[in-house]
Amino acid sequence: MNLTIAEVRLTPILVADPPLLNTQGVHQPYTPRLIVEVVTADGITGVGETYGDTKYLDLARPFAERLKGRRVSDLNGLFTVADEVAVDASEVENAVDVGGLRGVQTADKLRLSVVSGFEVACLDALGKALGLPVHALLGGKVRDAVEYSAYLFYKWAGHPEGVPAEQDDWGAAVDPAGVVEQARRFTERYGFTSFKLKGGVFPPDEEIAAVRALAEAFPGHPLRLDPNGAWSVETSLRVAEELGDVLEYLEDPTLGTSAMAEVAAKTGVPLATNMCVTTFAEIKEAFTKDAVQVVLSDHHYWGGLRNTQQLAAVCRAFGVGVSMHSNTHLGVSLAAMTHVAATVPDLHHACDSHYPWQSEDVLTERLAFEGGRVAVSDAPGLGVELDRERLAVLHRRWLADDGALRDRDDAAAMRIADPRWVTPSVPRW
Ligand code: GKR
Ligand code: MG
Repeated sequence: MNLTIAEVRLTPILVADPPLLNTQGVHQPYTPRLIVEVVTADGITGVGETYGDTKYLDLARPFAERLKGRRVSDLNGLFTVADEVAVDASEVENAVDVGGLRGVQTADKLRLSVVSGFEVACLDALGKALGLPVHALLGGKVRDAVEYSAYLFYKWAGHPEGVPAEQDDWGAAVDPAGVVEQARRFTERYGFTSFKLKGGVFPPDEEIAAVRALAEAFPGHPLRLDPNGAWSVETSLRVAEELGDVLEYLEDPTLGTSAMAEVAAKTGVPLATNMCVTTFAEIKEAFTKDAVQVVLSDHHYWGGLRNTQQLAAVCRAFGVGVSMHSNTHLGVSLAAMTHVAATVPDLHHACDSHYPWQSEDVLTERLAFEGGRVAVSDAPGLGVELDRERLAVLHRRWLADDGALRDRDDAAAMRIADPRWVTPSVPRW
């Protein structure tokens, strides 16, 4: 068996995305993703997926060059390669995370997001070579299916008139009735039983009303609200007070570890985050200040599936819960999330996934949610197969773009509907 990497393919694509609203603006009609393929000397291909904005591509290209000749089993070596890849850290170190809502982006985080795409591709290839599923390479699954939550968004019926876009059949959701209707569709289509509402879009009272409406429509079901840090400490505490009886947790109500700690100290509602704990370096302060009770890992920016397992172990040591964050993604990433989530012992919250919002995929067969769960595949590797024709179509769309959509920018998308829109300063309320 020859596990040497003989070829690496990078395919940037643009994927259709509905007009989902968040505190920074609205999703653009197409979102960039990067599909990574590694091919071994024996001709086995492994696939991975990660963020596809230009800044990731600029790191992924030299990374891909350095991978040739290494082995798909050399997963630790991927971090060495990442260190070698030159990056102008000063340029990105303090960059504002426009549209990504994944906390402040550092050069390290960008690098780790790139590593994750290659790590998943290597694990897929290694699993195929050994005849083992990725979860087995990670130590084995402790559950046969992984639970996901319905990720509800305030949403327009369509992208602004005149903007080229794909149509979706979800309708609009801009008030409590619309949010409940969207949640019903999620349960009918996928069987989800827990719900997360992306907030920070409307004044807090309107979002409180939406969560109350959900609680009435789905009594006893786990509910979460995530305004991506749009609120002050005072507003966060007021929302926690008003929704305390129905919330499973409040996600990133306010920005920064100190502000989160202030909220956490004065409410019994658990706080979750994918914004204030996004790297190993941020853990110590957050955990010692008891700022967060649940960390939402995103295997992309945590540096892959094995780093996610390490994060879960640290969380376990501190009695902090762990679950999974998501951003717009396709089936390769959902498969990767499902494999790693299957290996995490204390996974007590349904994971997030944007996947139902993506009508397009690069797989021959989409992954299915049944009863809100994705079955953990026991097939070799990730258990997914690339649809090369679809991949080529989505890549052609990326090639045809003049650059406007190659970097996600939710504020720019909002300015098409509202030319005076500026990214709101925080706290917004
Ligand atoms: O897709 O608009 C979105 C989300 O707001 C996403 O960008 C966030 O990263 O889902 C994420 C979150 O939980 O904060
Ligand atoms: Mg979040």
